[in-house]
Amino acid sequence: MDILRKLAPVFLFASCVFLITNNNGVEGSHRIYSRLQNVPAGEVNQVHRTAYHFQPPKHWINDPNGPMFFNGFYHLFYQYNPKGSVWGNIVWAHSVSKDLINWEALPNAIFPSKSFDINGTWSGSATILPGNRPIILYTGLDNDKRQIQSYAVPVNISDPYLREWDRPDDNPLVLPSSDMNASQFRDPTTAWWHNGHWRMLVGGKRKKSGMAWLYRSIDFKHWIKAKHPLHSAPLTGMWECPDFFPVALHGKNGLDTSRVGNDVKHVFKVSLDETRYEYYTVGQYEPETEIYEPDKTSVDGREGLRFDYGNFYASKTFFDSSKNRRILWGWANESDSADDDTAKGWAGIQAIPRTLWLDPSGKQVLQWPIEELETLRGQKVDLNDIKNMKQGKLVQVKGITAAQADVDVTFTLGSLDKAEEFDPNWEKLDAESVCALKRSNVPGGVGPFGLATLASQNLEEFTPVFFRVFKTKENKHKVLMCSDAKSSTLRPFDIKQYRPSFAGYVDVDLAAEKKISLRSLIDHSVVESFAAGGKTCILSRVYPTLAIKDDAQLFVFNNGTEPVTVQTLAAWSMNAPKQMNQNLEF
Ligand code: DQQ
Repeated sequence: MDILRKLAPVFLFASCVFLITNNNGVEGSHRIYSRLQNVPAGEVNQVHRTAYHFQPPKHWINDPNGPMFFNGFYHLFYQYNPKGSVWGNIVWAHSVSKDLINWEALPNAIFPSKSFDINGTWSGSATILPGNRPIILYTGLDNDKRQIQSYAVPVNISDPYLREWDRPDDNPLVLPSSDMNASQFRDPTTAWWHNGHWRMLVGGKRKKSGMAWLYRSIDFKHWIKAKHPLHSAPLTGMWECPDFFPVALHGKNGLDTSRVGNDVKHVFKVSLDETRYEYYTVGQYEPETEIYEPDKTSVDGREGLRFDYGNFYASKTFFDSSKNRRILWGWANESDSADDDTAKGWAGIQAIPRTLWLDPSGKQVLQWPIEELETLRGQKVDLNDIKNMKQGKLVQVKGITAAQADVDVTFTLGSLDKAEEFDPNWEKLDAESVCALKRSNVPGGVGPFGLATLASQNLEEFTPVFFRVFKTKENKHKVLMCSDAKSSTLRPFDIKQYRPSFAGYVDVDLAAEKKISLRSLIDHSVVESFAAGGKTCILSRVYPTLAIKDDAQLFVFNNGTEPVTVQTLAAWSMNAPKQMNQNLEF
């Protein structure tokens, strides 16, 4: 039955309301709600809590901070409000893990208490100094609320958990210079070493340009600003949480942050405060001249590449020396309102950590959930070789816990002849706007086909993750990937809940490959999806009312006239980790 088409009028109405009432995603940011900052969680509402994503038991979290692997433990620090579930009272909470899956909470590592951070302990990064000595650089807000960069070191280096951190009195290390805006100078990166000097970046803004200020030091204590920033771009606004790291030209192995040479490229990422999305470029870094030049295939700013085309911000990578890989952490904020968050007693999750490496094309990175996640896979269902799914066909994936699942599907396509024309006017739109026009209920030629996740049995609610193939006037194919939150909930459409039709293009040659894969990690209020082996990733936060717990369903669908075949589909129920910060009492 063509349920998708039947529901078209409902969704059309809903999308019109959405277009009129919503903005570009600024709702996804952390705002200051002083009236709610200290409202402690009463009863924590569990309906939409995630089972296997990183979360503390209650209250607000945002940016991942200072991730590192040190002496057998992974450390994750994160921005945390110990007193409530909106942004405020921020400290560096601290958790450790042996496997990136089970987490033990430790006392808060950094919290406002010194003159140089009395008004805030904001984001930063860890560096492992020679002699295996970890050090953290972070942004403190001083008595004048200036953003200044300070350091913290473990009190007892032989404590395997590195429980206590000291912020010595010779802080701060770096002050904003007189020509800088002191309220836009933050989030120091992991430092890298070359030719007798450490280097690190601090995010900032000058006039309307985003800046990655570059600092150099011989001893990690005395830092001098370089003559020119490592990178900047006009009209991009404040650059938060910059990240800068090398990637190998060939293979999946990660590299130490100080690695340079002819066999590497560099990736430069910023979190744009103005859009609350992240953008990266791939380019060449010349350490002698301190010049970073993005490749011609990479552009700065809003038109640029994104690690994730959904709800993913303030991300940070680290080099995991135990498995020679680079791992990316990112924060996924809620899409509901501050009042919802106060009522449910918690807000924010960390995305599943992702291994990240350079695509063989050299033009973009690839990302894939860390292999350890697979240890949580339980009951498995295979649905292979579902041939020639016609338009309107919907197949249910039964036998797994669809609200808490990992699903990996590969679609094969016959011909692309029926691909719809890509309207040249859409060149001016971003992918999200095209997806908002061409949602899963809009029949197509080649696609839309994909997964209907977190679906109620009769599809009153569902979050479709799908592909649609277009033909351009140059006779090329463009593959759009969407993760559409508009139909995700029956909650009334009000302006306080952000329900975007998140989307990105997937750089694949479907005419040659004739197949495309999709993996979705589904976890109650999050759907985190990876297309074509990690070329395009989208994380959506959604709040179903019917498709919850055991009532949630999973379907695979095609709504295009060209039949598609499900070559393989493997779906697993996911177990919760044994330990997820339950011991957090600090
Ligand atoms: N969050 C931190 C800042 C950073 C922002 C404050 C990014 O350091 O710029 O909680 O989400």
